[in-house]
Amino acid sequence: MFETISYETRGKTAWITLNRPDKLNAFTSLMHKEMVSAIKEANKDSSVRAVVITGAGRAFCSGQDLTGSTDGTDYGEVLRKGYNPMVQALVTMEKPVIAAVNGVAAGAGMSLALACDFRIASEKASFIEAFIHVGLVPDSGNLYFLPRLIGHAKAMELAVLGEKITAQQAKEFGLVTKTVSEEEFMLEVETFAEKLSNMPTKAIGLIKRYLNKSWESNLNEVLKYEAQAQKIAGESADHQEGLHAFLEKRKPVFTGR
Ligand code: T3D
Repeated sequence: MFETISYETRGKTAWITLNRPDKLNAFTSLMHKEMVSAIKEANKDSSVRAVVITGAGRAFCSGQDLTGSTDGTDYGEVLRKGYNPMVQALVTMEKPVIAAVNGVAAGAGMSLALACDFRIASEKASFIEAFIHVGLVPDSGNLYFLPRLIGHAKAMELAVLGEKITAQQAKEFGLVTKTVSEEEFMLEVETFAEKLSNMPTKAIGLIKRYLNKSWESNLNEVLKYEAQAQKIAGESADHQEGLHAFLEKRKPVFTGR
């Protein structure tokens, strides 16, 4: 179905794997299109309640493919037509998305990881704001997500100096949810995805929607959003299930409805 990525569902989780390992999974325009299709597919499939994005081979993603000809390319158009729709599809998907960072995440590959809701990093993973080394600026939401995740000063340091940071450093900076040994990495990702996929998906989607909006909102607006979100969550089957399970002293079985 896809040339540059693979897409499969296992249980309630959709797995999207960037699949150009000989180029460390560098992005091409076809990969942008396929990513958007895969994300939309995961979004519309109601049996999917968590999404994992990872890379084939030893890398997560090395950013834009630098081996294609760049003569006369309008990079603004590449962003508007390729990267931006991918980031917007990820952020507006009301399901949790995990970046399973198996190896290096460089340039727009790092941006992709930042745009996900959780990052689990293998001890072998690393992160590089590689843009500066080719005279470019961070893109694909990088300048939005990075300072929000680690603060302005650290974001400036990483973006301008472009130094590689290890998975352990990324954990210390608050960039990743957890780091895991190479041997335990896939099992940990599967376990985490399964945990998320058994949670109240509607409530997770609402948390994601309104946390994103909170950055551009004042307190009164956030109070209004919380009331809107709570009305929707309060009418969900999962809320009823949570209440009944509490009263019956048993574990809830959430269905995502
Ligand atoms: O449209 C636009 O261009 C605007 C948008 C820009 C967004 C961006 O992402 S700009 C930033 C682009 N990415 C980079 O600058 C990163 C380039 N790659 C690297 O710096 C290094 O490869 C890594 C630090 C990621 C990994 O280093 P290492 O030593 O582990 O691997 P390597 O030997 O450098 O790479 C292995 C192979 O992958 C190699 O090919 P070969 O020699 O075995 O045939 C290398 O050329 C290839 N590769 C790595 N990155 C890319 C790539 N091929 C194409 N594009 C890449 N980005």
